[in-house]
Amino acid sequence: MAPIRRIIIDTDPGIDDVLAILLALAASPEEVEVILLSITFGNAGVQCCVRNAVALFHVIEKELEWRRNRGQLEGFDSLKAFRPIIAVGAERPLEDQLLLADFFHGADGLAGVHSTVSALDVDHLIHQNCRLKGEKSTQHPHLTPDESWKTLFEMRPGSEATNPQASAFSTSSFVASKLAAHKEILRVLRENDPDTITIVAIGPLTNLALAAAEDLETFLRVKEVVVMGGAVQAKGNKTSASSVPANGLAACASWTDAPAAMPPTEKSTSATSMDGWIRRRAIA
Ligand SMILES: [Ca+2]
Repeated sequence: MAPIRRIIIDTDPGIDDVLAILLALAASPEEVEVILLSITFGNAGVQCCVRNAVALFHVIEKELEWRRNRGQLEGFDSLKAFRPIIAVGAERPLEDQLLLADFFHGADGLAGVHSTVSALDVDHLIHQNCRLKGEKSTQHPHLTPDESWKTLFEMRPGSEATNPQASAFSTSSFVASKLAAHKEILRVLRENDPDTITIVAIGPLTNLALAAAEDLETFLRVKEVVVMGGAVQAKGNKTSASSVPANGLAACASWTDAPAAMPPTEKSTSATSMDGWIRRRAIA
């Protein structure tokens, strides 16, 4: 039976996003297919966020092996049924300055799990290459993928891929795309029937803005856009430094690129905003 929901998760992992992705991957194949994780800056620099996504699968693979060797129920059935794609996206907003949420999520976006130094040393972080000055090894090497993960996403000269799955280096649990995330979003929408794919946006909306700007007709093939944003009953996530993509899709627009991601159109495209209060209730 086809999954009830086939989704693209546009994400900036990030502690909370990692939990959300874990829940999606642990769903049954009948409930959810995670087709693509399109990564953006946000909770940390984009390269840190990509490393966290790769690390997530790295840890899941180890966990599945551990459970398998002990004859335990493995779980993660959706992940085993549908290998997701990871694509690297925007490094910064289309306009305005880059603001990250490392004050909450830690310098590496995961509370320092990849770091060798304390959170007090975050000033030494070089966000874009995701290393710390003097870094030689991590505090938790079993949770950190080998640095060679960066080569997974490198585009070789002359290898502009029309089918990234054919040219991407693959691990056992995900496919690393060599396309930019917004192009991968468009490819997925283009190659699937209209109104079958839901985009779940839980980071800044820059990847969506880039996709809509490049090919609006294809972007509007999306069934629905669900945005983790807004604050109807909750405090917080209202400023331009918010880690949440949209507060009414306008208040932090320059940081999130929300208007560009939701362009005016004659087609009625469903967009759902999930209030911060609902998120906290769901986690609780
Ligand atoms: Ca997020």
